[in-house]
Amino acid sequence: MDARLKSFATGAIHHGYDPQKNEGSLTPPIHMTSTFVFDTAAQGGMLFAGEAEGHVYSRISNPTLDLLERRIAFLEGTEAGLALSSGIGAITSAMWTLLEPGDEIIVDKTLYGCTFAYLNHGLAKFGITVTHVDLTKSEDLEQAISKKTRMVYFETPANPNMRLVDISAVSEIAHKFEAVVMVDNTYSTPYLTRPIALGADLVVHSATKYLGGHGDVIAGVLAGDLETITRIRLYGMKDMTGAVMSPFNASMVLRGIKTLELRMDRHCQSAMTVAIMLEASPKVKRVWYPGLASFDQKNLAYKQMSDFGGMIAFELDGGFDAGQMMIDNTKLIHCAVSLGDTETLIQHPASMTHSTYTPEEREQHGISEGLLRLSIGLEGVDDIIEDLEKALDAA
Ligand code: 3LM
Repeated sequence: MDARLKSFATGAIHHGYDPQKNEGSLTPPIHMTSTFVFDTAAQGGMLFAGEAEGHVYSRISNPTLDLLERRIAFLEGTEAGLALSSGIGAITSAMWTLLEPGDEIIVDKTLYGCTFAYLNHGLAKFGITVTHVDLTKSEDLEQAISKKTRMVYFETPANPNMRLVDISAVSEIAHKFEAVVMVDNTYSTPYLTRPIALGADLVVHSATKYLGGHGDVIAGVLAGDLETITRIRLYGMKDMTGAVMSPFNASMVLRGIKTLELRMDRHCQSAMTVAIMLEASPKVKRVWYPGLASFDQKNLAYKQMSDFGGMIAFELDGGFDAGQMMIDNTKLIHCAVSLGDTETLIQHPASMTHSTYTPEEREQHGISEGLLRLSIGLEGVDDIIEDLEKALDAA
């Protein structure tokens, strides 16, 4: 590795880019092109046959995406990365590639709403068995897994209830059955958790969130070994979904990643302060934040996270009615889905991000009707706290 790139922040800013090879441009150029011109017909033929290296068409590869892909691979500690149109584009492209009819995928109980919908309303229709297992319990996975299991998939922390899954424990069990372990690292980011170093095979992000970081782009990325990433690029992405990222969006995500470390430090620090404040409020029934002493899985949080992130889940004593009043009384904090932005956002998972589950499914999957979700932004923490205190008073 280049000596300059020892630290996370340095790699996030410099990895894979040489201004001198780009007209001295400090910022990487945006290759806003759909197609690439061949020198000769013979060279075009060789590119199509995979006998020469180069770009052909931006549904397969593009130099701006290529830089983002190498940077993601660096940050996640993998051989290769892949940039896609959205987090869901990334998840679906990977699963269409790695699963066949007759296979089973074991997934955690709690998943982001549209991931749950894709699995249960999508993949399940095509002869793939989707089995939800409580992956916080190794013994449950050991009982459920079999030779039919091709993939084990989970989020940690899980959206929206902050459950953590032990990446190394799950990977060890899954690998005995040669199942691929795919982790959604959106909440944690590679700055706080590196799933590959803990034994996972494939990582996915909604880059819409912390990687982009400014609420202005929809994007997804994958990181894994070169062989798997190439298969997903040439099948799941190119042929099955066409879920390609625009070069402009790649440039936005590259810019976001440059400040990921700085932003995450602030998100974590402010979230910890807010979690403590919420826990102390007489209006609040329970708070879920991995940095709190009261967090059930705090030992696991210390084991696999270097800090505890910017997301908080909580419930008010007065349940959802009080929650709705609280949301409607915030002034600085916006009521919106998505997360990882500069702005603090609050939302109600049961009626918003997780409305793809039926009420019965939410109950089975540990998503309570009164749960509220906060994505702590980068405003002054005193302002965030003042806004929450006033809104709690009104609830
Ligand atoms: C949300 N989440 O508000 P995109 N994985 C995780 C996610 O949280 C998300 C995705 C994948 C939210 C989006 S809800 C209508 C808004 C853990 C997205 C999917 O395709 O880039 O949105 O990523 O929780």
